[in-house]
Amino acid sequence: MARVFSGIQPSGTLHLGNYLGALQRFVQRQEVDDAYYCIVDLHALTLEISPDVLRQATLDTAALFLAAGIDPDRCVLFVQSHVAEHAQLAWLLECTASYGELLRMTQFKDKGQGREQVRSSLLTYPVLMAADVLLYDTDMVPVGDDQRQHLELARNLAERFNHRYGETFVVPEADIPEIGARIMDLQLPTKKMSKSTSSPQGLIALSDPPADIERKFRRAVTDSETEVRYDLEHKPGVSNLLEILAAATGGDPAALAPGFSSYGQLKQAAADAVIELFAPVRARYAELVADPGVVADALRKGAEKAEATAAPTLARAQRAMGLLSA
Ligand code: AQP
Repeated sequence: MARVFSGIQPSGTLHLGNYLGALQRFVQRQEVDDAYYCIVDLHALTLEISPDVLRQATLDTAALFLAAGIDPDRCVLFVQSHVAEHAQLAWLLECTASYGELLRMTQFKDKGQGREQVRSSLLTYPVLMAADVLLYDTDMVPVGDDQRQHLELARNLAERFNHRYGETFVVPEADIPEIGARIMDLQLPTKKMSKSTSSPQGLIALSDPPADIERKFRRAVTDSETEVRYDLEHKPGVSNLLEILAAATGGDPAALAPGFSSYGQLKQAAADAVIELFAPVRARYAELVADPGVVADALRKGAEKAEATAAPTLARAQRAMGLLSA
């Protein structure tokens, strides 16, 4: 049984990319693996977010995890800031990472671009992410394609630490799906769908009503040709629709293409597939919102279990670096 860890930031509404690239597989892996899933609220503080919005988004994200099928009896579900070891290990790893390697992170460049004030935590949060993963002796990290570089950093930091201070951390592997790892914005198909940067019409939220989903797909940007073909370079909009359909139904995007004679037909098929995929999630989410005690209870128990695993790992790292125990 592999130890699995992954997280999602409560930095906005969970969307189709988060679902197909990550959450869907979290649910699959909890059945066969020893899985830890975390709502990484400390990461959401790296960009401006009001306290009220963060509080609500954390609860909504937890409810959506449960609604999507995350079962707190089959895995450990918790909020990052409830387990203090994450921030503590992050400091030790910051003393292992270099400024230069953090500057090379493309997410830092993308998210910092054009902002007058960039929080220093935007530069260092990939180290916090490394701490999140390493605390749980993680073998496998299911993530979308945009997290590939951060995962590589976590691996480098684990190896460097082990080399400097002796065997302390398990070196984790990224588990990136072949299909659905990079869902693009429906209005800007060369940009990834993203909680914090997508246009409202380009993002399909997990909680969107079916009529909104249908409208957004109908207005999705394609191109001036008419041929339905999977060609990421020349037809990013059409290829994105094929990828969404494939990830939602378990098919292959290139093999699906010849089945469509118009863009309209493809848009309708993608909308129908997503509406069907999200229908049970929406229904369960509405029940959970009406009964917030279920979410709070799951998070409290999850934090206790997570802490029991995280504390010995942190102690091991502290000892290895020469810190005295209290
Ligand atoms: N467009 C995407 N397609 C496939 N997978 C995606 N993920 C994110 N966007 C897509 C995956 O979802 C997980 C959660 O990521 P996160 O919340 O930690 O932050 P992120 O990767 O930066 O996701 P967002 O939605 O773009 O959030 P913001 O805008 O706040 O940064 C990860 O596994 C990610 O790969």
